[in-house]
Amino acid sequence: MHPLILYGVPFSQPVRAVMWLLLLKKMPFDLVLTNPGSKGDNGSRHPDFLAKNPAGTIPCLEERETGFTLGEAHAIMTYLARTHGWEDVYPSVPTAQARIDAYLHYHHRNLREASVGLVAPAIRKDLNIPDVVQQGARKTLSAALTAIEQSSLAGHGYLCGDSVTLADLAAYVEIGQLQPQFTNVFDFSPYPNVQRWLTRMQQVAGHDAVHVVLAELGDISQAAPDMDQIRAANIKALQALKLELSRL
Ligand SMILES: N[C@@H](CCC(=O)N[C@@H](CS)C(=O)NCC(=O)O)C(=O)O
Repeated sequence: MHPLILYGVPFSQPVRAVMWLLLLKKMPFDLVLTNPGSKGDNGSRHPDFLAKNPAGTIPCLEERETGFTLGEAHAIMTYLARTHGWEDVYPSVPTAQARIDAYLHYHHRNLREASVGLVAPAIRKDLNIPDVVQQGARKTLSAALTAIEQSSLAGHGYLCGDSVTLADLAAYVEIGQLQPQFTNVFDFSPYPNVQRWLTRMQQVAGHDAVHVVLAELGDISQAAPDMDQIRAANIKALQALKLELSRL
């Protein structure tokens, strides 16, 4: 069997979610480095890439055997789980699956705001994300964290019950990146259930390998990393990924 191709970079949260799933399920893949937003060769806005994913975003999956390509992290994850029968992370029982789908839809305009409000402005000063946008994103994120603190995580260990599902992987790549050991741009003290869930998620196989890029960059709360630091972090992340894939 030929390994799947995944287009992206380790620094992208949705790419990390797909990589984490593949490592957790011990499914080999080749990561083809693709620069988000770039029109150059190996860029996500290059015509060759747009032919694979017209949205022009990473991640994008490609099956070597069939030529099938697919964008959108959550579509990729549910497709892989369905086609490989990964019932543990995406049960086929309609009600259980629907709960996970509901989170995956909710995610985009809620938990995903972590990137817009907290991480992107600290790393990409060049984007000049306006204060009003950042404040709006912070507010949305806080409301979403309060909701999961008081509902899903109040009675269960994970977002959709008592074991890890696709919902947890998708949520953690956004929320987890804010922790003190990574970017350190958010205070989790008002959210004890979320904090316990974050600790549990760190035990899930593949966590460390996909988070090397953030561990390397470290605390960005005071100063933005420069291009050399980002490049070095990506190189370390790729080495760690290669090692992990060689052990599958
Ligand atoms: N909803 C998409 C979001 C993907 C996304 O925003 N990817 C970013 C990198 S984290 C990207 O490719 N940005 C480049 C662009 O928009 O041109 C998914 O979950 O896959």
